[in-house]
Amino acid sequence: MSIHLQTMGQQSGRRSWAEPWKIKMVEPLRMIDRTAREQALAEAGYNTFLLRSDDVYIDLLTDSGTSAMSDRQWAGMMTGDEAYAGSRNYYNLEAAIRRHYGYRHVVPTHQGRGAEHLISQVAIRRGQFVPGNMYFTTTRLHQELAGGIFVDVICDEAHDPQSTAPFKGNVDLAKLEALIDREGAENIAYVSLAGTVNMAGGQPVSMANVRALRELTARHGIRLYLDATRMVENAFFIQQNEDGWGDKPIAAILREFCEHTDGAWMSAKKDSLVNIGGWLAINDRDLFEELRNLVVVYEGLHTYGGLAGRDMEAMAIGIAESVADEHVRSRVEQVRYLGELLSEWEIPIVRPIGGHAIFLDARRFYPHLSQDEFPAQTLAAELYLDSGIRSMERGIVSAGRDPATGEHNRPRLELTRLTIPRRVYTQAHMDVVAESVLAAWGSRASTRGLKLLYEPKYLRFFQARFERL
Ligand code: P71
Repeated sequence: MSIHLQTMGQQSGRRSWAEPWKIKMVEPLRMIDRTAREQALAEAGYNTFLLRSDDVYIDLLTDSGTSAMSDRQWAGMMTGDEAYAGSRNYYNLEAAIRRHYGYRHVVPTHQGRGAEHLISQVAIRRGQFVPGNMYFTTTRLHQELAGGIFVDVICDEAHDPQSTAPFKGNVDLAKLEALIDREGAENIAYVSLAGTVNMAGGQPVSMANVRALRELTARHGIRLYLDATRMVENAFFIQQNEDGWGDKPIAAILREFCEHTDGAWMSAKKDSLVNIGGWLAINDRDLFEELRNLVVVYEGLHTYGGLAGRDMEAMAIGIAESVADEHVRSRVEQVRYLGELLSEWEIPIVRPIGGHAIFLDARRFYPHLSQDEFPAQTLAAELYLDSGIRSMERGIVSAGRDPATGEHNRPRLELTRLTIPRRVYTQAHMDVVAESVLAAWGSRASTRGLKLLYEPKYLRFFQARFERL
């Protein structure tokens, strides 16, 4: 018998895996026709953030708050204790964070940027430097609003979409040491470490790197804080690709990684499988007292931080589900499936394939467009026009302007992100997405760029408007 059609596993010479869940409830998708998409996109100023989700077919704008909750999480929602103070769900959340992340003191916040705001206000003195492994938009903004000066100390490979180094999220210790020598340890607020690194393409940090970073920062008396938003996915890459970790469960790797840091902030809308929520957790008692005081000014009492009791319960259960090996494997392997298809077709994407998204290299799609013609924004528009798939610009628009000069920041990476929500889409959806990217690739030579018409003051990518050149 000759075999022509092959399963996904057979194509890569192994047995197939499948998602470790089955579907109990479905939400119908809607697809509008090309003419309606053209109109919707023009009305949205060619910015995918300004589209109505009813006009979107497959929504890969973000993996933030877009995951499907489990039956156990929904059941937990019904046990919400909506007391103003001391809700039992807060204590369940605190226990889950202590158990899986290991930090002693917990402050809930409504989402990640609420936590970023608090830690930045408390831990940064005006004029201090905040070195980090590449910027994230909201993280850097809160650091700057607190008077900090962000300094990128990520390894050089991170800025090269074609480098296949396995841990492109690593901090370049020499860059950090040079900054400390030049500015003095007392002028460094803390080191801001993210695992995995979103803007670099979802690239992980190795255990060896966090250990070395711990040693270096401790020697200079500098604090090390972790953006733990996608740290579970980071732990998966350590398990798969770092020597000595292959037989350790993800939960153990996560705990050990966090042990090398002094505290963390979290957007639980990603790894933790909830639609809303975040937290700050820290070992230092005095700092905790300050944070716990500030949270009541901006978010809500320190036992709810802007969340309902039911949200905290869903988060506590989601944290436990998120560290299960079979869950993380199927999540990251789904992303890889899409990435391998595109790579096979020689479509330029950031390699290695990251944990939460495929990042298309818009510079290589549109070599005829200058960065001022917004290649990544253009590609996001083209994908939507082709198929109703929504993606997100991660290039010059996202990078914003230099606060000192007012000029565009010009990142080397000009990327369009196809972000995969957790437990939401199937392999068939991934096939449809891949074919749409192929169509945009096919028509790349005749694609025209965009002109910026309007940009707001903060985080301009959310609300900027463009027109076709
Ligand atoms: C993502 C988001 C959501 C987002 C934020 C800003 C612009 C576009 C989309 C949010 C993160 C994140 C990391 C590493 C902190 C936050 C803020 N990411 N750190 O990727 O990825 O958390 O959204 O809960 O406030 O689409 P928050």
